[in-house]
Amino acid sequence: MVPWRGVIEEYRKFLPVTDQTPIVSLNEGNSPLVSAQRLGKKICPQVHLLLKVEGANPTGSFKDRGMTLAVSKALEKNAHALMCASTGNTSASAAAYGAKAGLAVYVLIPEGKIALGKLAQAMMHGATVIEIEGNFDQALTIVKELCSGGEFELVNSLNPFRLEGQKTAAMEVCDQLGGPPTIHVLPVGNAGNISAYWKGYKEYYTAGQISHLPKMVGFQAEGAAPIVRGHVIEDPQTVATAIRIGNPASWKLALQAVEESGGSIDVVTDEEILVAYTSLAKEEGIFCEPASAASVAGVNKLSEAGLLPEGATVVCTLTGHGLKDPDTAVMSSTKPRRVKATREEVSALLGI
Ligand code: AN7
Repeated sequence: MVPWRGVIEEYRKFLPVTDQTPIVSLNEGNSPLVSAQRLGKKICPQVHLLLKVEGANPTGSFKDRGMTLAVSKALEKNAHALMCASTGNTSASAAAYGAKAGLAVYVLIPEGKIALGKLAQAMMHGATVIEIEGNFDQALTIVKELCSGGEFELVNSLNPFRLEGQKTAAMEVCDQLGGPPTIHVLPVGNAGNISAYWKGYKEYYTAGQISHLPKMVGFQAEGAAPIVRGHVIEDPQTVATAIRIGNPASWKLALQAVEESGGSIDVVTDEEILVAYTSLAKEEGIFCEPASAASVAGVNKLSEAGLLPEGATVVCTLTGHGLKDPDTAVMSSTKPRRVKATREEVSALLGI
């Protein structure tokens, strides 16, 4: 068996690379597609629920699929420095791929609202990390201005190569499943990923690899739901810091994906997100970050509303690893019990 070579090599014919493109890869992709039998039985017994575990990527999120291509293309045109605004995962991925490529990386993050693991990653990979006294949307505005000079290569999803790389996840789902799902559900923040998946499914369809297209369904956090509300949210708030975004860059593309596919976009509350987050960990053995669980919280909501057709195949993308956000994990779980280091004390505690 040929070992996995990363998404550019595996899906090369669908991507804008040539023999001259220097490929910067950490062998991203090939993430598990796991059947969620226990949780599925509980929240949506009428369908087959599967989880695309993107936390299994090299830096722990789906961003690596787009970053491999964006950084390869940056190197191809002799860029010296990368820059992005980020709620955390983009900065972690940019920092890692930038390190691999030998490029300088500058990341702007919203003060106090990025999960600890993601901050640690950007710092460890040697990026210059700038905390701004503001939110993600403000950071992105500054980054766009700074990158317009051409000195820095923008690696946010406004960079078209990001979405090109990320579309490989849709193709992978089809390859793993032996066809497309009926419905594909994703959390929506800056709205790039849902747009990328739709592009991937459409291109696989056009290439004759699949015979029909899934419905694309997105979920935003209730306090950060500009697309659902139909207007920019000035001060977005949610426990799912990854999707704490009030003015998504790919707003129009996401709406297009939903409309063209006959899907939908709706909100889930922070409470619903945390219930799904905990259930995934306790019932499926999958530790994802809160934003990722918005997809499963959404499936629960669709099921309760009777909107999941009998016998459908539903894939949820779990976008990032739970270890990214240890604070929320510890806050959401039972604390360890502390006893003296004797057998008696442990036995007493256990009631045995
Ligand atoms: C775990 O890292 O925007 O709708 O700056 O980290 O494509 O933005 C992260 C987004 C979902 C939303 N789940 O995806 C960033 C950033 C996780 C994420 C999303 C993000 P998009």
